[in-house]
Amino acid sequence: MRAKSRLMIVASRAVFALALSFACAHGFARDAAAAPGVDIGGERVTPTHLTLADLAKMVPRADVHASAHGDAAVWSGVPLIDVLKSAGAPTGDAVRGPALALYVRVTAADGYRAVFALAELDPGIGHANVILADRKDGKPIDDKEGPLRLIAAGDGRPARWVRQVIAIDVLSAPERAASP
Ligand SMILES: Nc1nc2c(c(=O)[nH]1)N[C@H]1C(S)=C(S)[C@@H](COP(=O)(O)O)O[C@H]1N2
Ligand SMILES: [Mo]
Repeated sequence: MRAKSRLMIVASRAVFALALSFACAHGFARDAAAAPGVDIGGERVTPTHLTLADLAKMVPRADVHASAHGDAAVWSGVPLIDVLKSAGAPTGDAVRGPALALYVRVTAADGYRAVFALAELDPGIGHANVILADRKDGKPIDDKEGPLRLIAAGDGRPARWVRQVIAIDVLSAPERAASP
């Protein structure tokens, strides 16, 4: 009877240890896949997850002095066009023909979305000064705003300064439906 209950304890410990190691392995695997960063997807790009470390290594970087609601700051990050280029989006001379109907949808953790025309982001055509910022005043951006925030420096109001960016997709504007 005693031996049996000892056996039961050993067995249940083994089951517990096994379950724990499974949970850890699963948890670690999931953390690695979902390391904080941004998913790039949509059309004419290679779906890519850029981690914060990937972004920190990207060149060129750009600094923007801008203020939202009187809160002046120096934002630093990577121009959005270069983030897209790194995933294979058309830029420069390739922004012609059907690529002129491409738009970029930036999605936040709270579901907030803002769009830009790809052409408006390409410095050869437009002059939107948009960066995907990962630093504010030289420090990582806090979780309320970041870790990634879009800064559209040329905009009048900061409405497209998407906080907590989680995804950026290149999409093609649908063709106009035939008139009735
Ligand atoms: N994720 C997310 N980003 C957002 C918004 C939002 O609701 N959710 N509001 C936008 C609007 S309308 C404005 S004016 C600014 C406000 O920026 P602030 O909170 O830094 O003042 O954030 C923009 N970015
Ligand atoms: Mo706003």
